[in-house]
Amino acid sequence: MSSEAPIALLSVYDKTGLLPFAKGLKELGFRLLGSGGTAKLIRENGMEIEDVSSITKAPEMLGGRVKTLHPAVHGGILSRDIPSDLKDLNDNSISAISLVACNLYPFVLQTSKPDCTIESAIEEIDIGGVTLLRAAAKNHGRTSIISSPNDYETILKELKENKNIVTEKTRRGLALKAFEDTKSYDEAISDYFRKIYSTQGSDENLKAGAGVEYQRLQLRYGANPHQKPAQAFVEKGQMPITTLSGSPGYINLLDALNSWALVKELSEALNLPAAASFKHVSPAGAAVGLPLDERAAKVFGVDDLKDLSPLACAYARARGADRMSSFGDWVALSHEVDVPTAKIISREVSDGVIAPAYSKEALEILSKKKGGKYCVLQMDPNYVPAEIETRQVYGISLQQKRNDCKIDESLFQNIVTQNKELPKSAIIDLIVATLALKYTQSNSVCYALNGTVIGLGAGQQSRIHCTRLAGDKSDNWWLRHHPKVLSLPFKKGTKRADKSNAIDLYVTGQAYDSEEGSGERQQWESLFETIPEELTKSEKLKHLQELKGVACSSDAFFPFPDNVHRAKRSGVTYLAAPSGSIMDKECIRAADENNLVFVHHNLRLFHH
Ligand code: 93A
Repeated sequence: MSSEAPIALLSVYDKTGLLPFAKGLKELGFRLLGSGGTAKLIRENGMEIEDVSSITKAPEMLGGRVKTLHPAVHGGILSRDIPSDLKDLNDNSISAISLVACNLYPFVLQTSKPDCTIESAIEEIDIGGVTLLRAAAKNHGRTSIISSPNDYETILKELKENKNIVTEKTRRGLALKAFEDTKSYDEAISDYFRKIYSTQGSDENLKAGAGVEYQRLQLRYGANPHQKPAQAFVEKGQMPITTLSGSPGYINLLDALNSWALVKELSEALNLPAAASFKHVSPAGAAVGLPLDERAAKVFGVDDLKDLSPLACAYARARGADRMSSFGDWVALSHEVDVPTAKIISREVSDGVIAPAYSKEALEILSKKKGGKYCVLQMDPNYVPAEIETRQVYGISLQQKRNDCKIDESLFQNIVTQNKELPKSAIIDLIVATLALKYTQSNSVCYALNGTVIGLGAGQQSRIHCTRLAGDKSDNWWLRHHPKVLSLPFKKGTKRADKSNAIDLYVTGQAYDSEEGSGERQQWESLFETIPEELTKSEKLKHLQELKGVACSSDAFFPFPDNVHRAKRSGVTYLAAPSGSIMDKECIRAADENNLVFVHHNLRLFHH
């Protein structure tokens, strides 16, 4: 064999297509080198190939753990066509290797076997192969790395057509493929060991001092009970969430992370405690801790509680704005949870809570909820997520810069209507509404008043449907302030959830849609001491006219002025939306006709 012959090193676990590939290389005049099993198979099939040990002058050892790990191999792969490298090769009698074919030990296959032991998993961690892949990929300026049998044919064809040269373009593509291979291989290894070695972030583990390694949270199941297994993990640093009680599921975590981000930003923007009540990864309510007057306390269902802290007021507002949607909510609180707040949560139907801290007594109250199954998570308030976020949909990775835009007063400077009077209280409401949209599934439109979300239309494909939905919810909220609602004669002992449902049927008029004497009507009537007199259409209209000064924000521009008109009907005085619609002028005109204050900005806030 002439020393001028290009050298190909073959070291493959998956031997698919190996023989025709080796034959093709031989025919092109390549000198073949192979690791133990690879060389054996080729030789048994009548082709000439040298063992790697012929250049390393060392045998494979440690039961195959060391096969190709040697300067004669890696010097040959990594050397560049530069005088100093060529001299090093010459001084050490090393020949340059121009082509490497390698695929790795089947770590994933091994670890997916039900009887896989740690020892057997460890034996399937490929070291030498990964080194071959990385070295040849690194030196792709000169070397070709073929990590998939699917590429053998193409490479042979290219070698034939180009006098044994693989083009630079192909070498780049091959190198990228090899880098992706080693990345996913390493991910599979860390995922396996994360599952068995990293401690869970439970209170006991942290108390036992194991928190330093805590990177992973086992989840009960994914979005649905049949989606198992499920986990949450961080690849770097420590998991910022500690489970103090209960066991979160996948949607709990989606709610917890989104709602935490919302209350943290709300509280920072307005310098007030903030709360959110999430359902299906959108806020059902969100608010800052402004005090509640007597009527508001009654509407929000906390009139029987005294000495509410600002945090408790924030949660009462968030929970009470849309009580039907908040049934079984996920709660987020920006500050240490105190007893008054824990007491409100304790009597509501709710799934869990996330907060930066809990007073001892508050934690005691919450951990007793749901027979000890209520999920209490503690969030590290100093945690800052990575700038780039990645997720997978249908096996494809999607990546984007995190939506880290700040929403504060400065966003609401460009008033485009004749009426330019934007009081401080309206700015607070616009911040609350706009921040809520930042964490609401799009499309979305939000109405806010007194630092409280009062109506939110989420996840609608049509903007006007969002505006209507949010408007109808605001109307419903305001109708619940009607004296007839506040004095509904509920029987003693009626459950809170039943009351909310009955009020909803009453203010929407649906209680009277069912036939008199029907089971449906009887069930509703059975909750009252005396059957309530209907809230008439004209009474509703009159009451709705008293709703004023509401702020309304949209996560993208209003495409038509119908949105402005609809918002106006629910007491909206202040509007904010990005500009950019071809109907902007018409929307502004509609706002002017209604004497509204319309703020344009350029921050679209789609969230998915
Ligand atoms: O055990 S290793 O990590 N040590 C090595 O030095 C080494 N070199 C190549 N595994 C090593 N390999 C791997 O051996 C390759 O990645 C390939 O998967 C396999 C090929 O072995 P054989 O040629 O003996 O069938």
